[in-house]
Amino acid sequence: MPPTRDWAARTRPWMGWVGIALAAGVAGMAGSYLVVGRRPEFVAAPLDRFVLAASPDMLVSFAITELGALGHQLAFLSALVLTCLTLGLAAIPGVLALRRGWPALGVGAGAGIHGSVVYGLTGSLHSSIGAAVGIGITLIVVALYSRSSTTRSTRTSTIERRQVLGAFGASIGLGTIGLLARRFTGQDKASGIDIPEDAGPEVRELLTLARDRSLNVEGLEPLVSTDFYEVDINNINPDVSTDDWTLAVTGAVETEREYDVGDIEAMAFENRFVTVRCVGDQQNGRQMDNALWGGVPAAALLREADPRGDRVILRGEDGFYNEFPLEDLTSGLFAYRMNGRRLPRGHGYPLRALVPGHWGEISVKWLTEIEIREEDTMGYWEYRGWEGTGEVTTVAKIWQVNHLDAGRIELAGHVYAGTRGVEAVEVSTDGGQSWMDAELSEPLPGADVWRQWRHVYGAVSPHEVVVRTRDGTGGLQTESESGPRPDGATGWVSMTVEPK
Ligand SMILES: Nc1nc2c(c(=O)[nH]1)N[C@H]1C(S)=C(S)[C@@H](COP(=O)(O)O)O[C@H]1N2
Ligand SMILES: [Mo]
Repeated sequence: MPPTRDWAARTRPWMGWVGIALAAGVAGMAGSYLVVGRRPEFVAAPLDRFVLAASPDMLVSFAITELGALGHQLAFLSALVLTCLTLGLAAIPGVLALRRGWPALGVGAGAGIHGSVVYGLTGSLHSSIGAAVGIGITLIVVALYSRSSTTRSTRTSTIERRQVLGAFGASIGLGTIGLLARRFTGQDKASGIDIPEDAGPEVRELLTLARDRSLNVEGLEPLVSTDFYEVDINNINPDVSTDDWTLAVTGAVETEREYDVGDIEAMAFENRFVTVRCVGDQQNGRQMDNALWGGVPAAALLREADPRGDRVILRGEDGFYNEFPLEDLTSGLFAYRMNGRRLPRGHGYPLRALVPGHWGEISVKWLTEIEIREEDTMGYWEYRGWEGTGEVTTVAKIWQVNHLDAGRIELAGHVYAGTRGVEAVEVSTDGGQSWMDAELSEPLPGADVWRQWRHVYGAVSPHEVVVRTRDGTGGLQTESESGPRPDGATGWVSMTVEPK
């Protein structure tokens, strides 16, 4: 027999069955997604955690902080591929049974094994039923198409093209339905200055103040962020059920304590504006935002435990943790409200820390444990080459350049110096030779809140603009430029502006 024919007779059908197994894997994943969405119960979630845990620290650091959203997408994509392969393997017994011409057994085995594997990975019945139904539908399509095969005897060695296409059609169809269905049942958000209907008088008053004090600059984000950035180690955020959640205070304390949601809500409550900036933020980047947070002053909660050490570790549901001086936390807030709404899942529901004047990384989200310590140690990012537990650097951003009438140019942005506060923003429109004071927004109440600046001037030719800040202690923003790694970006933001 000529070799080419041999290939056609053996290899092609073999590839067809492998294709069906892979399509079944995709269908199982799609079924799980359709039922549970992008939650920890989704079958790709445990494999995503595996990818994160198995990746070298430096790669994780690079992906999250340099690539940002893209890094997350790449990591998530590899988790999805891994999931399809795993479920594709799990589909093999069912596919083999189909190949032998036993459709009922094939569909049953496929669904049963997928269901069990997904249950084993996620512990979620819903997710495993979704996966079982997904593969079930796919294998039924394959079986139906083979029924019309002419000769029984050839069934084990031939496969019809439409069986493979049918399997892919079914899995792609399920995936599409899942994506569309989930698109509209998405995430809760609490960004924005829109005052919720049921907001109490204080929230109403403070959000109105933030609106009134925001500079009237076309295209510039107001003093309460309309789209609060999100940075964390997760592709799939924890989805904490408040019934199961507790916050433990442990370690070097007089009395270890455990709080549930009811306990937290019964404690002292405070509304506070707090600005958060990521240590990975570029000097003119967008990982800096402000919101009105509501929650328990950290001092009130810590007092109950009576700490005997001067260091603290905060731990989150996602395994993230950070260690820093307890002193920094005492002026902090444990927040469960954001802009008059429930704290959104992406920002740490049910409870997150906010540590004034410090990089966002110690403001641990999905908080589950406060461990008081007598000795220092390292946190999640310190093991990955960052030193982001300290105080924020000072920055004035150029976030908006507007061309007004009569050749006038309007520059504007946000300025933040942590708890040092902002005394002045200075603008140069000649590359740093001469400086003028910019207009500043009226400060909002709070010890750790950004402000906005604005400067309008006339120009006829391209020129370089530079901004710098004098903080509340009189200190001038560091001129020498450095990137974010390891302890935050420095330098004066500048850009070339061309008049229209
Ligand atoms: N549990 C947990 N908390 C976390 C993180 C995380 O990955 N897991 N990321 C930290 C980092 S690096 C930053 S900058 C802030 C960002 O808060 P945001 O996502 O609400 O903007 O959350 C911090 N808290
Ligand atoms: Mo961060």
